[in-house]
Amino acid sequence: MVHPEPRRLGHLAAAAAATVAAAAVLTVGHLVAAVVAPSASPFFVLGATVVDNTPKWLKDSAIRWFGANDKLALAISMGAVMVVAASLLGELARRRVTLAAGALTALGVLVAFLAVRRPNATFWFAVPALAGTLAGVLALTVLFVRFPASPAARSARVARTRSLSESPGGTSRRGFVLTLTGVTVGVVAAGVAGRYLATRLRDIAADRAAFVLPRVAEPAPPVSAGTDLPVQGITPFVTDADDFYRVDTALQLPSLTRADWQLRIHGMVEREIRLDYDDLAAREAVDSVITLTCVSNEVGGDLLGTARWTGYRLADLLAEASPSADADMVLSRSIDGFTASTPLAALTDNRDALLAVAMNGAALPVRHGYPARMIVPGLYGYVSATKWVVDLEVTRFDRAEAYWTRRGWAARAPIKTASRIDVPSAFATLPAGQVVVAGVAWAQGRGIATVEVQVDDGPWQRATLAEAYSLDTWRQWTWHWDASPGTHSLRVRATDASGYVQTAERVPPFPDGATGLHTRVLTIR
Ligand SMILES: Nc1nc2c(c(=O)[nH]1)N[C@H]1C(S)=C(S)[C@@H](COP(=O)(O)O)O[C@H]1N2
Ligand SMILES: [Mo]
Repeated sequence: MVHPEPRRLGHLAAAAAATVAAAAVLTVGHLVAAVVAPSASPFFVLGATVVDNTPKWLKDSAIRWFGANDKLALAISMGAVMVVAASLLGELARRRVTLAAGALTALGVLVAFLAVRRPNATFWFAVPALAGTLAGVLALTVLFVRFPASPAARSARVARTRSLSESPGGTSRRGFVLTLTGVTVGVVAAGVAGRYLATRLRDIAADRAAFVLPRVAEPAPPVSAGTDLPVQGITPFVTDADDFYRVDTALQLPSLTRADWQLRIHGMVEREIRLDYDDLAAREAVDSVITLTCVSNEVGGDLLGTARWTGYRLADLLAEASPSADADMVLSRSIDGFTASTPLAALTDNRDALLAVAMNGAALPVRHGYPARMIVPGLYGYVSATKWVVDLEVTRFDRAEAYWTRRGWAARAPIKTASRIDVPSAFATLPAGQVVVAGVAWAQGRGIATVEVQVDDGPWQRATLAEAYSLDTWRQWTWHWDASPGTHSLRVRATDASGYVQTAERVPPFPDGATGLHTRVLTIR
Protein backbone atom coordinates (compact mmCIF):
# COMPACT_ATOMS: atom_id res chain seq x y z
CA MET A 1 0.00 0.00 0.00
CA VAL A 2 1.40 3.37 -0.99
CA HIS A 3 1.01 6.33 1.27
CA PRO A 4 0.87 9.79 -0.25
CA GLU A 5 4.22 11.62 0.02
CA PRO A 6 3.96 14.13 2.83
CA ARG A 7 4.50 17.48 1.18
CA ARG A 8 7.09 19.94 2.30
CA LEU A 9 5.71 23.45 2.85
CA GLY A 10 6.73 26.04 0.26
CA HIS A 11 9.11 28.79 1.37
CA LEU A 12 6.40 31.42 1.46
CA ALA A 13 3.94 29.21 3.34
CA ALA A 14 6.66 28.30 5.85
CA ALA A 15 7.52 31.97 6.37
CA ALA A 16 3.85 32.82 6.88
CA ALA A 17 3.34 29.95 9.30
CA ALA A 18 6.44 30.82 11.33
CA THR A 19 5.47 34.51 11.40
CA VAL A 20 2.07 33.59 12.82
CA ALA A 21 3.74 31.34 15.41
CA ALA A 22 6.12 34.17 16.41
CA ALA A 23 3.18 36.59 16.56
CA ALA A 24 1.45 34.15 18.91
CA VAL A 25 4.31 34.62 21.38
CA LEU A 26 3.68 38.36 21.35
CA THR A 27 -0.12 38.49 21.40
CA VAL A 28 -0.68 35.65 23.86
CA GLY A 29 2.10 37.15 26.00
CA HIS A 30 0.35 40.52 25.81
CA LEU A 31 -2.94 38.98 26.85
CA VAL A 32 -1.38 37.25 29.84
CA ALA A 33 0.53 40.42 30.75
CA ALA A 34 -2.71 42.43 30.83
CA VAL A 35 -3.73 40.25 33.76
CA VAL A 36 -0.38 39.52 35.42
CA ALA A 37 1.81 42.61 34.92
CA PRO A 38 1.08 45.05 32.07
CA SER A 39 4.67 46.24 31.72
CA ALA A 40 5.82 42.64 31.25
CA SER A 41 4.10 42.43 27.85
CA PRO A 42 6.63 41.07 25.33
CA PHE A 43 5.75 44.05 23.05
CA PHE A 44 6.69 46.51 25.77
CA VAL A 45 9.74 44.56 26.93
CA LEU A 46 11.18 44.30 23.42
CA GLY A 47 10.38 47.95 22.57
CA ALA A 48 11.87 49.26 25.79
CA THR A 49 14.94 47.07 25.43
CA VAL A 50 15.55 48.38 21.92
CA VAL A 51 15.00 52.01 22.99
CA ASP A 52 17.31 51.60 25.99
CA ASN A 53 20.06 50.08 23.90
CA THR A 54 19.83 52.29 20.83
CA PRO A 55 23.08 54.25 20.54
CA LYS A 56 22.68 57.99 20.96
CA TRP A 57 23.71 58.78 17.34
CA LEU A 58 21.05 56.45 15.96
CA LYS A 59 18.40 57.84 18.34
CA ASP A 60 19.29 61.37 17.27
CA SER A 61 19.15 60.58 13.57
CA ALA A 62 15.88 58.67 14.04
CA ILE A 63 14.38 61.75 15.64
CA ARG A 64 15.84 63.89 12.83
CA TRP A 65 14.52 61.62 10.06
CA PHE A 66 11.17 60.66 11.49
CA GLY A 67 10.45 63.47 13.93
CA ALA A 68 7.37 62.71 15.99
CA ASN A 69 6.94 59.46 14.00
CA ASP A 70 10.08 57.98 15.54
CA LYS A 71 7.97 55.53 17.54
CA LEU A 72 6.13 54.38 14.43
CA ALA A 73 9.50 53.95 12.69
CA LEU A 74 10.65 51.87 15.63
CA ALA A 75 7.54 49.66 15.42
CA ILE A 76 7.93 49.19 11.66
CA SER A 77 11.60 48.31 11.85
CA MET A 78 11.00 45.91 14.71
CA GLY A 79 8.17 44.33 12.69
CA ALA A 80 10.51 43.96 9.70
CA VAL A 81 13.19 42.32 11.85
CA MET A 82 10.54 39.97 13.20
CA VAL A 83 9.34 38.92 9.74
CA VAL A 84 12.91 38.23 8.60
CA ALA A 85 13.68 36.26 11.77
CA ALA A 86 10.40 34.35 11.41
CA SER A 87 11.21 33.49 7.80
CA LEU A 88 14.50 31.96 8.96
CA LEU A 89 12.55 30.11 11.62
CA GLY A 90 10.21 28.89 8.87
CA GLU A 91 13.14 27.51 6.85
CA LEU A 92 14.36 25.72 9.96
CA ALA A 93 10.89 24.34 10.61
CA ARG A 94 10.65 23.00 7.06
CA ARG A 95 13.62 20.80 7.87
CA ARG A 96 13.16 20.02 11.56
CA VAL A 97 10.13 21.22 13.46
CA THR A 98 11.72 20.28 16.77
CA LEU A 99 14.77 22.45 16.03
CA ALA A 100 12.55 25.40 15.14
CA ALA A 101 10.48 24.85 18.27
CA GLY A 102 13.72 24.84 20.25
CA ALA A 103 14.84 28.10 18.63
CA LEU A 104 11.48 29.75 19.31
CA THR A 105 11.61 28.56 22.92
CA ALA A 106 15.10 30.03 23.29
CA LEU A 107 13.85 33.39 21.96
CA GLY A 108 10.84 33.28 24.29
CA VAL A 109 13.04 32.52 27.28
CA LEU A 110 15.30 35.42 26.27
CA VAL A 111 12.28 37.77 26.29
CA ALA A 112 11.25 36.39 29.69
CA PHE A 113 14.79 37.07 30.92
CA LEU A 114 14.68 40.65 29.57
CA ALA A 115 11.28 41.08 31.26
CA VAL A 116 12.51 40.14 34.74
CA ARG A 117 15.37 42.59 34.27
CA ARG A 118 13.03 45.56 33.69
CA PRO A 119 12.88 48.16 36.49
CA ASN A 120 10.75 46.96 39.35
CA ALA A 121 10.21 43.55 37.82
CA THR A 122 9.23 40.60 39.96
CA PHE A 123 9.60 36.98 38.91
CA TRP A 124 5.99 37.21 37.67
CA PHE A 125 7.31 39.30 34.78
CA ALA A 126 8.61 36.10 33.18
CA VAL A 127 5.13 34.57 32.98
CA PRO A 128 3.72 36.46 29.94
CA ALA A 129 6.68 35.66 27.68
CA LEU A 130 6.74 32.05 28.82
CA ALA A 131 2.99 31.64 28.28
CA GLY A 132 3.40 33.27 24.87
CA THR A 133 6.23 30.90 24.04
CA LEU A 134 4.07 27.92 24.90
CA ALA A 135 1.40 29.24 22.51
CA GLY A 136 4.02 29.94 19.82
CA VAL A 137 5.50 26.44 20.02
CA LEU A 138 2.01 24.96 19.92
CA ALA A 139 1.19 27.01 16.81
CA LEU A 140 4.45 26.00 15.17
CA THR A 141 3.80 22.35 15.88
CA VAL A 142 0.25 22.44 14.59
CA LEU A 143 1.34 24.21 11.41
CA PHE A 144 4.42 22.18 10.56
CA VAL A 145 4.27 18.80 12.11
CA ARG A 146 2.18 17.27 9.35
CA PHE A 147 4.70 18.35 6.72
CA PRO A 148 7.85 16.37 7.48
CA ALA A 149 10.52 17.24 4.97
CA SER A 150 13.75 15.29 4.88
CA PRO A 151 13.56 11.56 4.12
CA ALA A 152 15.05 10.83 7.54
CA ALA A 153 12.41 12.88 9.26
CA ARG A 154 9.82 11.28 7.05
CA SER A 155 10.73 7.74 7.95
CA ALA A 156 10.89 8.67 11.60
CA ARG A 157 7.39 9.97 11.39
CA VAL A 158 5.93 7.52 9.00
CA ALA A 159 3.35 6.27 11.47
CA ARG A 160 2.20 9.73 12.36
CA THR A 161 2.16 10.83 8.73
CA ARG A 162 -0.04 7.92 7.89
CA SER A 163 -2.61 8.77 10.48
CA LEU A 164 -2.47 12.46 9.63
CA SER A 165 -2.81 11.88 5.92
CA GLU A 166 -5.91 9.94 6.59
CA SER A 167 -7.43 12.70 8.65
CA PRO A 168 -9.56 15.25 6.82
CA GLY A 169 -7.41 18.10 5.53
CA GLY A 170 -4.32 15.94 6.04
CA THR A 171 -1.38 17.18 4.02
CA SER A 172 -3.43 19.03 1.46
CA ARG A 173 -2.92 22.67 0.63
CA ARG A 174 -6.49 23.32 1.66
CA GLY A 175 -5.84 21.70 4.99
CA PHE A 176 -2.80 23.90 5.58
CA VAL A 177 -4.62 27.08 4.60
CA LEU A 178 -7.47 26.19 6.93
CA THR A 179 -5.12 25.52 9.82
CA LEU A 180 -3.11 28.67 9.18
CA THR A 181 -6.31 30.72 9.05
CA GLY A 182 -7.55 29.19 12.27
CA VAL A 183 -4.28 29.83 14.10
CA THR A 184 -4.08 33.37 12.72
CA VAL A 185 -7.58 34.12 13.96
CA GLY A 186 -6.57 32.81 17.38
CA VAL A 187 -3.42 34.92 17.44
CA VAL A 188 -5.25 38.09 16.42
CA ALA A 189 -8.04 37.38 18.91
CA ALA A 190 -5.46 37.09 21.71
CA GLY A 191 -4.00 40.45 20.67
CA VAL A 192 -7.39 42.15 20.59
CA ALA A 193 -8.41 40.63 23.92
CA GLY A 194 -5.09 41.71 25.42
CA ARG A 195 -5.55 45.28 24.29
CA TYR A 196 -9.10 45.37 25.56
CA LEU A 197 -8.18 43.88 28.92
CA ALA A 198 -5.12 46.11 29.27
CA THR A 199 -7.20 49.27 28.91
CA ARG A 200 -10.09 47.89 30.97
CA LEU A 201 -7.84 46.79 33.80
CA ARG A 202 -5.62 49.84 33.76
CA ASP A 203 -7.96 52.73 33.18
CA ILE A 204 -5.76 55.52 34.45
CA ALA A 205 -8.46 58.18 34.19
CA ALA A 206 -10.76 56.10 36.37
CA ASP A 207 -7.90 55.28 38.71
CA ARG A 208 -7.08 58.98 39.12
CA ALA A 209 -10.73 59.88 39.55
CA ALA A 210 -11.01 57.40 42.43
CA PHE A 211 -7.94 58.86 44.14
CA VAL A 212 -8.59 60.19 47.63
CA LEU A 213 -6.27 62.87 48.94
CA PRO A 214 -4.51 61.53 52.04
CA ARG A 215 -5.39 63.35 55.22
CA VAL A 216 -2.59 65.61 56.37
CA ALA A 217 -2.24 66.14 60.11
CA GLU A 218 -0.58 69.55 59.86
CA PRO A 219 -1.29 71.14 56.49
CA ALA A 220 1.25 73.59 55.09
CA PRO A 221 0.33 77.20 55.92
CA PRO A 222 -2.02 78.89 53.45
CA VAL A 223 -0.52 81.28 50.89
CA SER A 224 -1.24 84.79 52.16
CA ALA A 225 -2.20 87.81 50.08
CA GLY A 226 1.18 89.29 51.02
CA THR A 227 2.94 86.38 49.34
CA ASP A 228 0.76 86.30 46.22
CA LEU A 229 0.55 89.95 45.12
CA PRO A 230 -2.42 91.24 43.15
CA VAL A 231 -0.23 92.70 40.41
CA GLN A 232 -1.56 92.48 36.86
CA GLY A 233 0.47 89.95 34.83
CA ILE A 234 2.68 88.77 37.68
CA THR A 235 3.42 85.04 37.88
CA PRO A 236 0.89 83.57 40.34
CA PHE A 237 2.62 82.23 43.44
CA VAL A 238 1.08 78.77 42.99
CA THR A 239 1.18 77.38 39.45
CA ASP A 240 -1.92 75.61 38.13
CA ALA A 241 -1.24 71.95 37.38
CA ASP A 242 -2.43 72.63 33.82
CA ASP A 243 0.12 75.43 33.38
CA PHE A 244 2.97 73.61 35.07
CA TYR A 245 5.97 73.02 32.80
CA ARG A 246 6.64 69.46 31.76
CA VAL A 247 10.07 67.98 31.08
CA ASP A 248 10.80 64.27 30.64
CA THR A 249 12.21 61.68 28.27
CA ALA A 250 8.98 59.68 27.98
CA LEU A 251 7.98 58.94 24.37
CA GLN A 252 4.71 57.72 25.75
CA LEU A 253 3.43 58.56 29.20
CA PRO A 254 3.66 55.53 31.47
CA SER A 255 0.26 54.28 32.56
CA LEU A 256 0.70 52.96 36.01
CA THR A 257 -2.28 52.43 38.26
CA ARG A 258 -2.03 52.66 42.01
CA ALA A 259 -2.69 48.91 42.19
CA ASP A 260 0.24 48.20 39.85
CA TRP A 261 2.57 50.62 41.61
CA GLN A 262 5.22 49.45 44.03
CA LEU A 263 8.26 51.17 45.47
CA ARG A 264 11.30 49.08 46.20
CA ILE A 265 13.99 50.48 48.49
CA HIS A 266 17.17 48.45 48.31
CA GLY A 267 20.93 48.61 47.82
CA MET A 268 23.11 49.68 50.73
CA VAL A 269 20.40 49.18 53.32
CA GLU A 270 19.92 47.00 56.33
CA ARG A 271 16.46 45.88 55.20
CA GLU A 272 15.19 45.90 51.66
CA ILE A 273 11.57 47.05 51.60
CA ARG A 274 8.74 47.06 49.10
CA LEU A 275 5.83 49.40 49.56
CA ASP A 276 2.58 49.30 47.71
CA TYR A 277 -0.02 52.03 47.63
CA ASP A 278 -1.98 50.64 50.57
CA ASP A 279 1.20 50.62 52.65
CA LEU A 280 1.49 54.36 52.03
CA ALA A 281 -2.03 54.99 53.30
CA ALA A 282 -0.97 53.64 56.68
CA ARG A 283 1.78 56.30 56.92
CA GLU A 284 1.66 59.92 57.92
CA ALA A 285 1.11 62.25 54.96
CA VAL A 286 2.52 65.77 54.80
CA ASP A 287 2.14 68.61 52.36
CA SER A 288 4.59 71.24 51.34
CA VAL A 289 4.71 74.13 48.90
CA ILE A 290 7.85 73.73 46.81
CA THR A 291 9.22 75.44 43.70
CA LEU A 292 10.47 72.85 41.20
CA THR A 293 13.08 74.06 38.69
CA CYS A 294 14.53 72.50 35.54
CA VAL A 295 18.28 72.72 34.95
CA SER A 296 17.48 73.48 31.30
CA ASN A 297 15.74 76.71 32.26
CA GLU A 298 17.40 79.54 30.34
CA VAL A 299 17.84 82.97 31.86
CA GLY A 300 14.31 84.43 31.82
CA GLY A 301 12.81 81.03 30.99
CA ASP A 302 9.68 79.42 32.36
CA LEU A 303 10.82 75.89 33.19
CA LEU A 304 9.91 76.24 36.83
CA GLY A 305 6.75 76.26 38.87
CA THR A 306 5.41 76.10 42.39
CA ALA A 307 2.84 73.67 43.69
CA ARG A 308 1.48 72.30 46.92
CA TRP A 309 2.75 68.74 46.94
CA THR A 310 1.17 66.12 49.19
CA GLY A 311 3.02 62.95 49.97
CA TYR A 312 5.25 61.09 52.34
CA ARG A 313 8.62 62.13 53.74
CA LEU A 314 11.33 60.24 51.94
CA ALA A 315 13.44 60.51 55.10
CA ASP A 316 10.87 58.35 56.93
CA LEU A 317 10.61 55.77 54.15
CA LEU A 318 14.39 55.51 53.85
CA ALA A 319 14.75 55.21 57.62
CA GLU A 320 12.59 52.07 57.49
CA ALA A 321 15.19 50.51 55.21
CA SER A 322 18.05 51.90 57.29
CA PRO A 323 20.71 53.07 54.80
CA SER A 324 24.29 52.12 55.57
CA ALA A 325 26.62 54.81 56.90
CA ASP A 326 28.90 54.87 53.86
CA ALA A 327 26.10 55.37 51.32
CA ASP A 328 25.89 58.93 49.95
CA MET A 329 23.39 58.75 47.09
CA VAL A 330 19.96 57.45 46.17
CA LEU A 331 19.49 56.41 42.56
CA SER A 332 15.77 56.74 41.89
CA ARG A 333 14.29 55.00 38.89
CA SER A 334 11.03 55.47 37.07
CA ILE A 335 8.90 52.72 35.54
CA ASP A 336 10.24 53.82 32.13
CA GLY A 337 13.88 53.54 33.11
CA PHE A 338 14.79 57.21 33.76
CA THR A 339 17.15 57.58 36.70
CA ALA A 340 18.22 60.46 38.96
CA SER A 341 21.03 60.61 41.51
CA THR A 342 20.13 62.49 44.68
CA PRO A 343 22.48 63.05 47.60
CA LEU A 344 21.26 60.86 50.45
CA ALA A 345 21.74 63.85 52.75
CA ALA A 346 19.18 65.89 50.80
CA LEU A 347 16.64 63.11 51.33
CA THR A 348 17.29 62.66 55.04
CA ASP A 349 17.90 66.20 56.35
CA ASN A 350 15.05 68.33 57.62
CA ARG A 351 13.87 69.67 54.26
CA ASP A 352 10.58 68.24 52.94
CA ALA A 353 11.94 65.75 50.41
CA LEU A 354 8.74 63.98 49.35
CA LEU A 355 7.39 60.96 47.67
CA ALA A 356 4.53 63.06 46.29
CA VAL A 357 1.16 61.62 45.33
CA ALA A 358 -0.81 64.82 44.86
CA MET A 359 -0.33 68.26 43.33
CA ASN A 360 -2.41 71.26 44.38
CA GLY A 361 -4.91 69.05 46.20
CA ALA A 362 -5.58 66.53 43.43
CA ALA A 363 -3.98 63.30 42.26
CA LEU A 364 -0.80 63.97 40.29
CA PRO A 365 -1.59 64.43 36.61
CA VAL A 366 -0.19 61.50 34.63
CA ARG A 367 2.33 63.78 32.93
CA HIS A 368 3.58 64.93 36.31
CA GLY A 369 4.22 61.43 37.60
CA TYR A 370 1.01 59.66 38.61
CA PRO A 371 0.76 57.74 40.86
CA ALA A 372 3.95 58.81 42.68
CA ARG A 373 7.00 60.97 42.09
CA MET A 374 9.82 62.56 44.02
CA ILE A 375 10.04 66.25 44.91
CA VAL A 376 13.19 67.48 46.64
CA PRO A 377 13.48 71.16 47.56
CA GLY A 378 16.65 72.88 46.38
CA LEU A 379 17.74 70.47 43.64
CA TYR A 380 17.12 70.66 39.91
CA GLY A 381 14.52 68.18 38.67
CA TYR A 382 16.91 65.93 36.76
CA VAL A 383 18.77 64.98 39.95
CA SER A 384 15.77 64.66 42.21
CA ALA A 385 12.23 64.81 40.83
CA THR A 386 11.77 61.32 39.35
CA LYS A 387 8.22 60.87 38.07
CA TRP A 388 6.48 57.46 38.02
CA VAL A 389 9.12 56.43 40.55
CA VAL A 390 9.22 52.73 41.43
CA ASP A 391 12.71 52.08 42.73
CA LEU A 392 15.14 53.70 45.16
CA GLU A 393 18.60 52.22 45.24
CA VAL A 394 20.74 53.42 48.11
CA THR A 395 24.25 53.61 46.73
CA ARG A 396 27.26 55.89 46.28
CA PHE A 397 28.13 58.58 43.72
CA ASP A 398 31.32 56.65 42.92
CA ARG A 399 29.34 53.49 42.15
CA ALA A 400 26.36 54.54 40.04
CA GLU A 401 25.48 57.16 37.44
CA ALA A 402 22.10 58.59 36.55
CA TYR A 403 20.49 59.12 33.13
CA TRP A 404 21.71 62.68 32.47
CA THR A 405 25.02 62.27 34.29
CA ARG A 406 25.93 59.58 31.76
CA ARG A 407 25.29 62.24 29.12
CA GLY A 408 27.66 64.75 30.66
CA TRP A 409 25.43 66.72 33.03
CA ALA A 410 26.60 67.30 36.59
CA ALA A 411 26.02 64.50 39.09
CA ARG A 412 25.03 67.00 41.77
CA ALA A 413 23.02 70.04 40.90
CA PRO A 414 21.68 72.44 43.52
CA ILE A 415 19.43 75.15 42.10
CA LYS A 416 21.25 78.41 41.38
CA THR A 417 20.04 81.76 42.67
CA ALA A 418 18.10 83.50 39.90
CA SER A 419 15.46 86.09 39.12
CA ARG A 420 13.08 86.93 36.30
CA ILE A 421 11.09 89.94 35.09
CA ASP A 422 7.46 89.05 34.28
CA VAL A 423 5.89 92.52 33.94
CA PRO A 424 5.95 94.50 31.66
CA SER A 425 6.03 91.91 28.89
CA ALA A 426 8.97 91.75 26.48
CA PHE A 427 9.23 94.63 23.96
CA ALA A 428 6.12 96.33 25.41
CA THR A 429 5.44 99.94 24.46
CA LEU A 430 4.18 101.96 27.40
CA PRO A 431 3.31 105.58 28.18
CA ALA A 432 5.87 107.55 30.18
CA GLY A 433 5.32 107.84 33.93
CA GLN A 434 4.67 105.23 36.60
CA VAL A 435 5.35 101.69 35.40
CA VAL A 436 4.99 98.63 37.60
CA VAL A 437 7.85 96.19 37.16
CA ALA A 438 7.40 92.78 38.78
CA GLY A 439 8.64 89.24 38.72
CA VAL A 440 9.92 86.32 40.75
CA ALA A 441 13.26 85.38 42.27
CA TRP A 442 14.36 82.04 43.70
CA ALA A 443 17.17 80.54 45.72
CA GLN A 444 15.63 77.36 47.11
CA GLY A 445 17.08 76.32 50.42
CA ARG A 446 18.72 79.69 51.03
CA GLY A 447 15.93 82.20 50.48
CA ILE A 448 15.92 85.55 48.72
CA ALA A 449 17.37 88.50 50.66
CA THR A 450 17.08 91.32 48.11
CA VAL A 451 16.10 91.92 44.52
CA GLU A 452 17.44 94.89 42.61
CA VAL A 453 16.52 96.41 39.28
CA GLN A 454 18.77 98.40 36.98
CA VAL A 455 17.58 100.68 34.19
CA ASP A 456 20.12 100.93 31.35
CA ASP A 457 23.48 101.65 33.03
CA GLY A 458 21.95 103.31 36.05
CA PRO A 459 22.42 102.33 39.70
CA TRP A 460 20.93 99.11 41.09
CA GLN A 461 17.71 99.96 42.92
CA ARG A 462 15.97 97.84 45.50
CA ALA A 463 12.70 96.21 44.59
CA THR A 464 9.99 95.52 47.16
CA LEU A 465 9.79 91.87 48.10
CA ALA A 466 6.51 90.08 48.64
CA GLU A 467 6.32 88.13 51.90
CA ALA A 468 8.50 85.05 51.79
CA TYR A 469 6.47 81.86 51.97
CA SER A 470 9.43 79.59 52.77
CA LEU A 471 13.05 79.04 51.79
CA ASP A 472 11.93 76.44 49.28
CA THR A 473 9.70 78.65 47.17
CA TRP A 474 10.19 81.51 44.78
CA ARG A 475 9.40 85.02 45.90
CA GLN A 476 7.52 87.73 44.05
CA TRP A 477 8.93 91.22 43.83
CA THR A 478 7.74 94.60 42.49
CA TRP A 479 9.44 97.83 41.66
CA HIS A 480 7.92 101.17 40.73
CA TRP A 481 9.63 102.86 37.85
CA ASP A 482 9.22 106.46 36.85
CA ALA A 483 9.82 105.85 33.16
CA SER A 484 11.05 108.52 30.75
CA PRO A 485 10.53 108.31 26.96
CA GLY A 486 12.99 106.25 24.93
CA THR A 487 14.13 102.65 24.58
CA HIS A 488 15.28 101.21 27.89
CA SER A 489 16.60 97.95 29.13
CA LEU A 490 15.65 96.64 32.55
CA ARG A 491 17.83 94.12 34.36
CA VAL A 492 17.16 92.23 37.54
CA ARG A 493 19.44 90.51 40.04
CA ALA A 494 18.81 88.71 43.28
CA THR A 495 20.92 88.31 46.38
CA ASP A 496 20.23 85.22 48.42
CA ALA A 497 20.27 84.90 52.17
CA SER A 498 23.77 83.43 52.09
CA GLY A 499 24.93 86.82 50.77
CA TYR A 500 25.59 85.56 47.24
CA VAL A 501 24.84 88.18 44.58
CA GLN A 502 23.53 86.71 41.34
CA THR A 503 26.29 86.81 38.76
CA ALA A 504 25.97 88.64 35.42
CA GLU A 505 28.22 86.06 33.78
CA ARG A 506 26.24 84.27 31.09
CA VAL A 507 26.60 80.51 31.08
CA PRO A 508 24.31 78.06 29.28
CA PRO A 509 22.26 75.41 31.16
CA PHE A 510 24.77 72.64 30.37
CA PRO A 511 26.18 71.13 32.57
CA ASP A 512 24.69 72.37 35.85
CA GLY A 513 22.32 75.29 35.22
CA ALA A 514 22.38 78.69 33.49
CA THR A 515 23.58 81.93 35.01
CA GLY A 516 23.24 85.52 33.82
CA LEU A 517 20.86 88.40 34.40
CA HIS A 518 17.41 88.58 32.85
CA THR A 519 17.05 91.71 30.73
CA ARG A 520 13.95 93.17 29.13
CA VAL A 521 13.91 95.88 26.51
CA LEU A 522 10.96 98.31 26.59
CA THR A 523 9.83 101.34 24.66
CA ILE A 524 8.44 104.31 26.56
CA ARG A 525 6.50 106.88 24.55
N1 LIG B 1 10.53 59.60 34.89
C1 LIG B 1 11.08 60.80 34.67
N2 LIG B 1 11.09 61.70 35.67
C2 LIG B 1 11.63 62.92 35.48
C3 LIG B 1 12.20 63.27 34.24
C4 LIG B 1 12.19 62.30 33.20
O1 LIG B 1 12.67 62.52 32.10
N3 LIG B 1 11.60 61.09 33.46
N4 LIG B 1 12.73 64.51 34.06
C5 LIG B 1 13.10 65.27 35.25
C6 LIG B 1 13.30 66.68 34.96
S1 LIG B 1 14.65 67.08 34.00
C7 LIG B 1 12.52 67.65 35.50
S2 LIG B 1 12.95 69.27 35.37
C8 LIG B 1 11.28 67.32 36.24
C9 LIG B 1 10.10 68.03 35.63
O2 LIG B 1 8.92 67.65 36.29
P1 LIG B 1 7.53 68.12 35.67
O3 LIG B 1 7.47 67.60 34.27
O4 LIG B 1 6.48 67.54 36.56
O5 LIG B 1 7.51 69.62 35.70
O6 LIG B 1 11.01 65.95 36.20
C10 LIG B 1 12.13 65.12 36.40
N5 LIG B 1 11.63 63.78 36.51
MO1 LIG C 1 14.87 69.28 34.05
